[in-house]
Amino acid sequence: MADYETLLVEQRGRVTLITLNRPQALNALNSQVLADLIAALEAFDADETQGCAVLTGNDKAFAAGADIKEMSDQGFATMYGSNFFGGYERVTATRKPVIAAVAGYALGGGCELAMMCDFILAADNAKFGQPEIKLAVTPGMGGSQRLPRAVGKAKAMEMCLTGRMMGAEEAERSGLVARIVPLAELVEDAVKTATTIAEMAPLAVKANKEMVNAAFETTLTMGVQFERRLFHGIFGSDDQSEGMAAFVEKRPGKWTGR
Ligand code: CO8
Repeated sequence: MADYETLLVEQRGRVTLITLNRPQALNALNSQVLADLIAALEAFDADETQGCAVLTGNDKAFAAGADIKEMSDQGFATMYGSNFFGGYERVTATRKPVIAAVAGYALGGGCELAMMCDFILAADNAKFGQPEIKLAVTPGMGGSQRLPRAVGKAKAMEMCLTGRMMGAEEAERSGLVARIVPLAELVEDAVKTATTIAEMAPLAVKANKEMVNAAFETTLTMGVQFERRLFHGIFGSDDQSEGMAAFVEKRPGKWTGR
């Protein structure tokens, strides 16, 4: 498996565990992290032995934001001209699910990266926030759009305008995270959850991910129609026949990914 300067990547069965590894900077996201992360996710997506990924940091920080030191001297021409950090949208193009396992700080770009994943599992010490306003800037990796969709306008607006952090309990109550897990169990729980997903029929996993994500991009009528078309389409797969036969015959299904 490839080595990355800023990530640790290991495979645990059908699960790819990607760990952000710049602890000296609280995993601040710089251009190297972006390049490494995209390469790792592309390799994961292309690897047929892998069904689900977990993206995590360390106990103190998932990621404390984009790297302020890398950005501090930039001007409009270089930021706009290079579409600075525009590549992060590639994370959302990953077709297999990616779970964010967040402990400690998920701030600014860190919170935005977690929200680009398919769902977030939070350790009890997780803290989410969009503190860019304190630096006299704004979110730049989707936070102003994904946070309101996750927690509603009132909380998102308050967080963006004041920079205050939200703890794990508030984040769960508000719909930002799927579940809270004790810190010591976070990664194991996330890998176990990812394993459950990775053992499902691969085409059904991709289709479920695609249709839930479509809910944030379209009207209800178009979204329901999109769902029905994919639902009908999946009846063309071998795994659908196998899955339903296995249920009727009271045995586990065996998937081929076809
Ligand atoms: N960038 C660079 N370095 C960082 C960052 C960061 N975001 N966060 C922490 N570090 C570094 C610190 O500078 C420090 O380094 P050093 O030891 O060399 O001084 C080290 O990590 C440890 O940090 P602290 O000493 O500050 O640790 P504390 O425990 O005292 O505080 C905090 C932890 C509260 C998380 C604090 O570090 C902090 O406030 N960090 C900045 C949080 C922040 O403002 N994040 C938003 C950044 S802007 C952003 O993410 C925009 C995203 C969109 C970009 C897309 C552009 C298109």
